[in-house]
Amino acid sequence: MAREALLFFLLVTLCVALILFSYLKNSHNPRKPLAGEDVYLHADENGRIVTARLKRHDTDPDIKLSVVVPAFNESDRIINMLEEAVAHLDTKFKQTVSDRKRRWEIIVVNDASTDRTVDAVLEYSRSKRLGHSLRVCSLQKNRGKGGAVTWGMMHARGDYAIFADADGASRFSDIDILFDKLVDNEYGSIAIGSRAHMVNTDAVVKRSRLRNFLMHGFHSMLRLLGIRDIGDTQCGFKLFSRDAYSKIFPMMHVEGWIFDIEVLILARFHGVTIVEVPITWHEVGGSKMMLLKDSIRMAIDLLVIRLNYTFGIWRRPRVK
Ligand SMILES: Nc1nc2c(ncn2[C@@H]2O[C@H](COP(=O)(O)OP(=O)(O)OP(=O)(O)O)[C@@H](O)[C@H]2O)c(=O)[nH]1
Ligand SMILES: *[C@@H]1O[C@H](CO)[C@@H](O)[C@H](O)[C@H]1NC(C)=O
Ligand SMILES: *[C@@H]1O[C@H](CO)[C@@H](O)[C@H](O)[C@H]1NC(C)=O
Repeated sequence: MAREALLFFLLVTLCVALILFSYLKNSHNPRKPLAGEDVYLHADENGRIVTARLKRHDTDPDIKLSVVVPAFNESDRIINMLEEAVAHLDTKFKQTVSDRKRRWEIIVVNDASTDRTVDAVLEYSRSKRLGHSLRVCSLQKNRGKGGAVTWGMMHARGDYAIFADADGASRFSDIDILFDKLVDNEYGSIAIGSRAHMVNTDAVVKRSRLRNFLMHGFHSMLRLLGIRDIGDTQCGFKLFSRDAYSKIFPMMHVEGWIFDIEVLILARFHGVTIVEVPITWHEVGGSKMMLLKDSIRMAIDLLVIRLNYTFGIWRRPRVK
C-alpha cells in the first residue's frame, strides 16, 4: 500500500514538474518580430504620412534623448501626454536659444491597438510638424507593456532613453530630476522614478482596499524573490543611459506588467548603477490593469524570472 502511494506521489510530482517546465519553456520566450513590424510611420514636412524602415541598435549623434511611449488603446489619453512631453523637450534640448533642430525623438509603440491611437498620434504630429522626431511603430499582435517598451528601446537612437506611460500619470518635466541624479558609470546607469514617498499620502490611501492589499502582497513577494532595496519598482518612468538600455533590452524575456523587475535584475547583472528618485505622480482614470488577473500573472512571472536566472536557464551576463 505504502509503495503504491509513493509511486502515485512520484507520478504526480513528475507531472506537475513537467507541466511547470513546459509552461516555463514556452510562455516566456521573447517574441520574434512579425512581418510588418520593421517599419514606422511619421508625418513628413508636407504633412503626408510616410512609412520608413526601422533599424535596430541604431545611433544618431544628434539625438540626446529618446522617449519610448507604449500605447494600447490610448487615443483618449496619449495626446495630452505627448503635448506635455513635446513642450518640455522643445525647451530643454536646445544647444542655443535660436536652435530649431530637434535633438530628441519620441517613439510611440502601438501595441496592436484597435482604436484610433495611431491616427490620433499622426494627426497630432502633422499639426505640430514633428516630422522624423515622432515615430509610430505598430506591433501586429498585442505583446503587453513590457514587450512594447522593449521594442521601442531596441530602436531608440539617443544618448539616453526614457520610457513613460501614455496616460501622463507622471509629470514629464520631472525628467530633469532624473537627469540630475543619473550617476556617471562606465557600465551604464539608470534613474527610476519612484512613488515610494507617497505610500502614506492620499493618492495611495484613497485607492481601493483591494488595490492596496495587492500592492502590499506584491511587495512582500518582491522582497522574497527579487529586489530588496528598491522602494518602487513598477513606476512607469525610467531613464537609461545608452550603455544601460542597449545592454539590457536585447536580453529581455518578460512581456507583461512585471517586466520592470527583469529590467532591474538585468541592470544589476550588468553592473549598471540604479538610483531611485521621488517624482510627482497622480493616478489617472482609465487604467487597463485588471487587478486580480494581472496580480496573479505578475506573481507567476516574478517566480519565473527568479527561477530562470537562478537555474541559469536565462543567460546571465557577466558582471565585471
Ligand atoms: N504595450 C502595451 N501597453 C499597455 C498595455 N496595457 C497598458 N499599456 C500601457 O502601459 C501604460 C500604463 O497603463 P495603464 O493602463 O495606465 O496602467 P496603470 O494601471 O494606470 O498603471 P499605473 O499608471 O502604474 O497605475 C500606458 O502607456 C498603456 O498604454 C498592453 O497590453 N500593451
Ligand atoms: C526560462 O526561460 C527560457 C527562455 O525563455 C525557457 O527556455 C526556460 O524553459 C525557462 N525556464 C525556467 C525554469 O524558468
Ligand atoms: C480597444 O478599443 C476598441 C475600440 O474602441 C474596443 O473595441 C476594444 O474592446 C478595446 N480593447 C481593449 C482591450 O480595451
